Parts: sequence; C-alpha cells; structure tokens
Amino acid sequence: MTANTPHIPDLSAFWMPFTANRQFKSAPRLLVSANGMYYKTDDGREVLDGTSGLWCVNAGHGREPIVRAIQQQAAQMDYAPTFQMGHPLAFEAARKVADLMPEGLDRIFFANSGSEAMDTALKIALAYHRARGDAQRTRFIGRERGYHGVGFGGISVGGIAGNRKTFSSALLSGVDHLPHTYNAEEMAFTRGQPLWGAHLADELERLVVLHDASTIAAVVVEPLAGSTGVLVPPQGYLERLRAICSKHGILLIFDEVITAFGRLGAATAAERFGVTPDLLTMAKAINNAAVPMGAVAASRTIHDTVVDSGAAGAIELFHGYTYSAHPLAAAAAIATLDLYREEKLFERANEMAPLFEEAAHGVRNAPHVKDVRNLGLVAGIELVPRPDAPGARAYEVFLKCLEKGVMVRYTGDILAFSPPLIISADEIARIFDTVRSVLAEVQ
Ligand code: PXG
Repeated sequence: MTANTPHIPDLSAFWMPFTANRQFKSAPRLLVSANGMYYKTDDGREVLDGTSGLWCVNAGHGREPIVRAIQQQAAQMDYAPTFQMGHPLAFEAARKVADLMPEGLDRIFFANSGSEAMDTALKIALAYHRARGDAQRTRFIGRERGYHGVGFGGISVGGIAGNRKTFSSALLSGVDHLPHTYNAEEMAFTRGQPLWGAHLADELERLVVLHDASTIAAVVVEPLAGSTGVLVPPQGYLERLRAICSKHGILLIFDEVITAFGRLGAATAAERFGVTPDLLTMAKAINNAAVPMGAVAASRTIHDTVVDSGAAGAIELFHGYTYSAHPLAAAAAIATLDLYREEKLFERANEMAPLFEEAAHGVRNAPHVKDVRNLGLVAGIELVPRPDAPGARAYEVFLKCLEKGVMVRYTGDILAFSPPLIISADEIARIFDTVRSVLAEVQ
C-alpha cells in the first residue's frame, strides 16, 4: 500500500463522540500521524493543526522528550495503584503541576479528563464545607454558555442547552446560573478583554439574595469560555466575582481545562488575570494530551481542612479513579512541563499573541463575518448563520479549510483557533489567509 491509497477500516463499530456519525461515516476524515504543527491524513496530505487537536497539544505533536518518557515508563512499570499505595512519578508530577499554579493552590488531585476534574472539584467543594461544619452549603452556581465536560456535575453547572436537555431529569438539583458575558453590540471586534461587562458579575449578588449565601457551596466559571465560542472575560469581571465569593464564603472554581498551560501566555488564566480561585481544574495540555489526564489544584486551606478533619487512619475523601496519576500520564506530564519551561513556550505564546491577534482581525472584512475576538493564542470568528441552517456555514468552512490543509474547529457558527504554542509567523498567516479565502468561496 502506498501513502496515497488509504485503507479505510470498517467504520460501523465506533460510535463517535460529539460527531454527526452518519454524515461522518459517509465521508470520513482520518488522521494517521502527527509531527510538530502538522497532522497527516490517511491519503498522505499534510494538515496544519490550527486547534492543537482539541485545544490540548500545546507543545506540538510527537515531541521527542514526551514520547521517550512514555516509552520508558511503559517498559519500567505499566501501572501502579494510587489507592493506599503510591509511585514516585505521581508525587513528582503533582509537585511540578503545583509549581505552576497560583500561589497557595498547591495540592493536586489527579483525574483522567476535564469532565472528571470538574466532578472532583465539585465534590471537594462539598467535602470542604462539610468538614467546616457548614454542610448546608450544597448549591452550585454555574454560568450560561459554560462548558465543564460531560459528567452529570459538569452538565449541571454547564450552560449548553444541547448538553442538558436529554438529561434534564438527572441534572444535579440546586444549581443556578449566572448570565454569560457576551454582548455583540458592546463587544464585537474587541481585541483582548472587552471594557464592557464587569457589572455582569453583580448578578451573583442577586443569586446570593435569592438563595442565601449559606446554601451556596461554589461558583464555577471558565475564566475564558472556549468551546462555546471564545468568550473573553470583560475587564474587571473575574475580579468582581472573586470579591463577591470571598465576601460570602463561597468557593470560586476556575475551569482551566483549556486555559491552563500557556494558552493565554501564562501558566494559568488565574495568573494572566491576577485572580486566584480556590479550586482550579485542568486537563488536556497538562501532559500535551499524550495520555489522558486531568487534575484539580486545591488551595492548601481546602486540602488541610478536608484531610485534617478525617479520623486518624481513615480515608478523608471518598473519591478517586483507578487511573488517578497513571504512571504513563504522570511521566508524560513531567516531560511536558519540563519541555514548556525549557522552550519557554508560555512566554512564546505571549510574544506571538499580537501577531496572532492582527492576523485574526485581518479576517474582519471577509464575507459573513460578524465578530472576531481573541486573547493569547485563542481566537474566535463568528459568522452570520444561514437563516435556514444554523451551523451549516461554519461546517462548510471547516471542510473547505481542511481540503486546503488547515484544521480549524467550529461550534455553531463560530470558528475557533487555538494552535500549538510553537506556531510560526508564517503558519499563523497561513491559517487566517486560508480562512479568508474560504469565506470568499462559501455561500
Ligand atoms: N472543561 C472545559 C473548560 C473544557 O473545555 C472539559 C471541561 C471537559 O474535558 P474532557 O477532557 O472531559 O473532554 C472541557 C473540554 C471544542 C472542545 O472543540 C472542547 C472540549 C472538548 C472537546 C472539544 O471546543 N473541552
């Protein structure tokens, strides 16, 4: 078989996640290898990765130190439990993650995905209040257009109708939502953080009046909402949320599954915005997505309160996964975090951000463009939907970009860009030149 005669496997058995299965299987798109900024398709074409896979391969693909670390660990010890046992890499990985977190958030609980990290954070919040003798604090406040994965906890605090309606009877009770922060009239074509919108945080005060602070365990937000279309937080908004939470003894949880590890030009969005949550969830780029891994960073106060409240010899938190701190994931995390530091990739993201911003906003006058927004190495381009078929235009742009060798993401009619932090100036130009030319072609 040559590189140009793809072998298409039987596609029927794999029920694909978040995919139009019938549509995909009638015209499959298969990736077979990856290196640096590029994927290769089954028919041998190179595709520039404009999305770091699904916002996760921040150091680029196939990085040698990460590959080597996983290979060595697989040969040395494939698996070891972390329930009442341990292995050194679990502790080393936790230390390295803790060193990148905002000051004070240095106790790390490992999961295997962002969804699990969110479930873990919600449980820690409940356990913390209970350990303090404040067990009636059980309510969670999420936000419209929030995405926190697909566990029952995550879809309950999340704010995406499509993720909730089928499961509405099984959502967590006692959850309320803040309004999302996007307002096209006030914000369209803003570069970086919008000036308008800090007051939307005051909606939390309203919810506190409605429910009473004594019933509320935590507020959960993405500092920058990624998958619902790149919603950049208004200046002052996160600061205000933090102040209101602190005033009422409510925990603030940042879901940094997308924003942690350099996406916004700093180790975390918390660092970038100068706002420190009490719990911070992460996944994806924690180990360059080379092995599934998620985690929660907890403040030392939360950790100590829960752990010190347990009876001597008793398990303090009834929670954990068979694969918490899996040796391969931990090895990959250690190698990845070293690589980020050695190559100064977070600083690099910051340095490339102005160029990225300029290129993204260069698409402003292309047909169908309703808004362009950006921060760090994230950008969203919102298109005017076709009146009869929402989402169809963005899907077509996605397909045509892929044909031209550039992978973008889309959600509804919003195109999202989140390339690996190693991207070059030429590659940035290529992504947005391709989008511009495709927008000129589509109806
Ligand atoms: N929180 C946030 C903020 C996320 O973005 C999750 C939690 C869940 O993570 P897991 O690992 O359970 O999938 C996510 C995941 C997209 C896209 O294209 C975004 C995600 C996943 C897949 C696609 O926007 N985010």
